Amino acid sequence: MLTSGLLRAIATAGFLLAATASTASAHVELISSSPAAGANLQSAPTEVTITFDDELDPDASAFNVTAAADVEVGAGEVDLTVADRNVMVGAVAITEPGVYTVTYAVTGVDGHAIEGTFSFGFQATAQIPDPTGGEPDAAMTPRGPSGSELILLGVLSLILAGVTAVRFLGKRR
Ligand SMILES: [Cu+2]
Repeated sequence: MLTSGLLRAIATAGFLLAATASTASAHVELISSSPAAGANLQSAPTEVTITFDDELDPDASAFNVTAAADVEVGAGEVDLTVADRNVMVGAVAITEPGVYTVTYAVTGVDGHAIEGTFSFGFQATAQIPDPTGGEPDAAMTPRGPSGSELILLGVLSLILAGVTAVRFLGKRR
């Protein structure tokens, strides 16, 4: 027979999952960068800095910078000298005019990962692509619970319903 402690644990897990799903839009978010997304610089930058709105997991956050044809010109990671750990920094070696793309993948302290790209130019003549992913005005719209979260929630609900029914029938016997 399932104990009421287990029942309570299942109910709590279901509640927490539902709460998590409804606050899912609070992921860490890119708020600014240097060079800024879309900027076309006259002098070549030597460093790329990306600032997020919350603390990053240094072991699960990084970026790289590529020129056209995917040639890497630099990479960066969380700047551990910044107390809030919300900044990533890395050196870049840029000499050729062109469009450069920063590709980042980060995990916030809430354990959620986001990734995205933004581009800047150094005396670029080609069009600079729009940012994707974590940019404030781009894809960071609040999302509903994911498919796997819904399935887990459904399974928990079924277990809870089953346990409740068993206990109810048990009492009647
Ligand atoms: Cu999150």
